[in-house]
Amino acid sequence: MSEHGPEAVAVESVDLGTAAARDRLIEDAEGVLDRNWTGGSTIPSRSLYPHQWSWDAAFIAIGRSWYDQQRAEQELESLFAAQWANGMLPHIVFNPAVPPGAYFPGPEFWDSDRAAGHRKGPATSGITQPPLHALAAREVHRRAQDPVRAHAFLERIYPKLVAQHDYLARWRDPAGHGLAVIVHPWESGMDNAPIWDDDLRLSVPPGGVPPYRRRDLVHADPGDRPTKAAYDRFVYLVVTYRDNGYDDSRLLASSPFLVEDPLFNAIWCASAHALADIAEILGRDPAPHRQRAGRISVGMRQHLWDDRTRRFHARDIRTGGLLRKSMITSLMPLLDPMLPAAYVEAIVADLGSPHFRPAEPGAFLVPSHDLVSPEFDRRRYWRGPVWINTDWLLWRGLDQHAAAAGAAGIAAEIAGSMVRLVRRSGWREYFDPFTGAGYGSADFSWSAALIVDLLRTIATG
Ligand code: 9WN
Repeated sequence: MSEHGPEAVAVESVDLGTAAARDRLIEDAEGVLDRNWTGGSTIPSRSLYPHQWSWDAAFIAIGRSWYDQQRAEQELESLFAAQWANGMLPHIVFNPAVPPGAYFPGPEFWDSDRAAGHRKGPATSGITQPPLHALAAREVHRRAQDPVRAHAFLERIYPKLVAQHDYLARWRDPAGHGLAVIVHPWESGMDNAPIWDDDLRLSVPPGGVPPYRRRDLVHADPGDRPTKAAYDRFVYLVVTYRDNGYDDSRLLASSPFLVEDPLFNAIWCASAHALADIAEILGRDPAPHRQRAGRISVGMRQHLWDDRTRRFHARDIRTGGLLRKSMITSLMPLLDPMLPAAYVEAIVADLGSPHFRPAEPGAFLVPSHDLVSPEFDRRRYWRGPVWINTDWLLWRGLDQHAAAAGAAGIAAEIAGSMVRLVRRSGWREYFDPFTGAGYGSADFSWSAALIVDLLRTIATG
């Protein structure tokens, strides 16, 4: 066994508190979601994010599925109402009631009406986010109090989910690997991660970025958020896509950023299985969705796995090279239910190693970036802090591979860590892995939603 093998993992006793304390936490979490409800969907947070975000909506629907079927369904359906004609599900759906300028880049900057495929309807961004939605829809159906209503919901949403997955297969696989590329770090959901740094050394031509005013710094500490240089490049990529009319064929030919990311693809794989399950429930053919999930699974192992580092890495398909910085994205193929044991064991070993497990007693799991790398930053956005959504994804992934040595123990520790974090610091957006201090937004919706899912799943065995 390697030095970081499963035996290195000392499983602390995991205290989730008494049933009464857990119930109080669930009630508190549901209160956050209800306060962030705007009448048709849920905002991620009142300060930083006043519109609807795509993968946030999936996490939120999963949390709500336990206690509010109607809003859980509506969350997903309001998002899909803004789906583009080509199947692309935008990463932000703008609320027209929110003053322009409340978030940057806002609807006027994205100007989604320039896209041939943008249907008349709410203004949106022009890029997508990890496709967790089929998995969320399956959870919403599974927990529904009203099965007739839930079946009708699945009937309505199924073709839209199929269109979302078909869009990724048709337009986002230029290398033919069976994997989807992301065309902007915002599509990864982990915008400011150090793995994108090298690719983001793209040169911004003079005048390439119009003057703009960041709104995030009004609400958050600049030490927690991306730097100006990173933001300029994020904005430059938007300008490039927008000015190409969000045309996928032109985008793929000219994009300065084309990356196959393990997190995005592992989520797509898990969702393709969920889509097959939904097809079965509806009496449709699940086979194409299972085949696609199989292709993604093989694609991740053939093109994103590195035998030398024994890790999955993102691949830059313009240069063909792997982006070898180790980050939490490397661990996400655990979400693939068909991941062979040798890969599961390597990920579990990584999770128990000094790269992802702080040695300090009482520290918190799982830091978003490799603890021993020079880029690790305990408080800056996606460069080290712990996030509840990535913890939840790993907890789910470990649970489905619980037979692997050490997996169940780490899953229990992650669950304990998630609960300790929100008890210590409240419903924050991200957390310090050493002290548990909260950073970013307060009353952050997915932190609340996923604690509801975690505690209710544990309570129901
Ligand atoms: C840009 C809403 C979103 C999350 C992302 C997170 C952050 C936006 C931002 O907030 O991104 O999309 O302004 O930084 O990185 O994962 O969906 O919560």
